[in-house]
Amino acid sequence: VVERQLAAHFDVVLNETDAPLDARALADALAGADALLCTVTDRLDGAVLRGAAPLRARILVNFGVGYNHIDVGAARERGLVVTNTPGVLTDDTADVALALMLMTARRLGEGERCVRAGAWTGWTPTQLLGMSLSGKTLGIVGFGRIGRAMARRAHFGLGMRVRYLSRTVRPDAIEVGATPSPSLEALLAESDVVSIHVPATPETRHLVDADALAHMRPHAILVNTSRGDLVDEAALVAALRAGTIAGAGLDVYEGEPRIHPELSGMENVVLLPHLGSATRETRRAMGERALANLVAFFDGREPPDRVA
Ligand code: 8YV
Repeated sequence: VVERQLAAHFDVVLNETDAPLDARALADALAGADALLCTVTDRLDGAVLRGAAPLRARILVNFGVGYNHIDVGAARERGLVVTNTPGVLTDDTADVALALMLMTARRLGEGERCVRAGAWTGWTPTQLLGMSLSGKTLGIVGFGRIGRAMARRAHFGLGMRVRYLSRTVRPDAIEVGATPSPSLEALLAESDVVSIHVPATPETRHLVDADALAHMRPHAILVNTSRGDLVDEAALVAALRAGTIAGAGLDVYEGEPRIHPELSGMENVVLLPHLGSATRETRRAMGERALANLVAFFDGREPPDRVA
């Protein structure tokens, strides 16, 4: 639907392969098109953006809210406007964070694998015992749209106590049942589940590293639906192996789509293929939002979701 709407406004050249564009193809696109509609797999880093000369493109329209794959500084230097698609994928992404928390705490993936493998020999009172979530503490790192949506679900849906960490005071937090924690260390130490909802920037890279993981409780679970870079994956594997934490639910990875080989072998880890926003409704809303930014820009209006 969105492709048809795009084609009504622009001459569209589609990457019809499943493979992301490489640096060379991205440079060619920047040199040959007025705008680039890109996704998380298009690595528009400094080398690509500064290396592409001359530049025909004037705007990078990111299909997604996170834009850590775009070097915004380099884009700005080249006079490129950058936009994203905030707001439209909040609920779906929070749903997946909630699902990962439930799957990991209640060992649902393990249970499903057991049934499918024909290994279920019948009910026993101690089979696949997990952690009850009701009454437990969820620590939310980052309290933007998705973090708040996760808080609401956990508090009102599951009866969890919610604590959050944010750079800014959030007077509205109490409406979603959340109270602030003074520091990352304090949040990690008091939480039974920690869910990450901050954008990936050079400053937040490896926010959850070996030190941070050491503050978590041995029965605690880490959930990440934000970006893989936020977690030091090698340190996470070591913490899971050592029993520093009990499990992890992940939708994003440091070297996507490569998965740390040890993670794939761990029963207490739930692994999803970056599908936080993957619903028909949201993909369409993301496309419409991207289109709105393109149309506004080429009409000479301010794009609604300009980030640079
Ligand atoms: C997308 C996402 O699947 O919006 C984001 O930041 O990670 C996902 O919703 C992806 O970014 C598509 O480009």
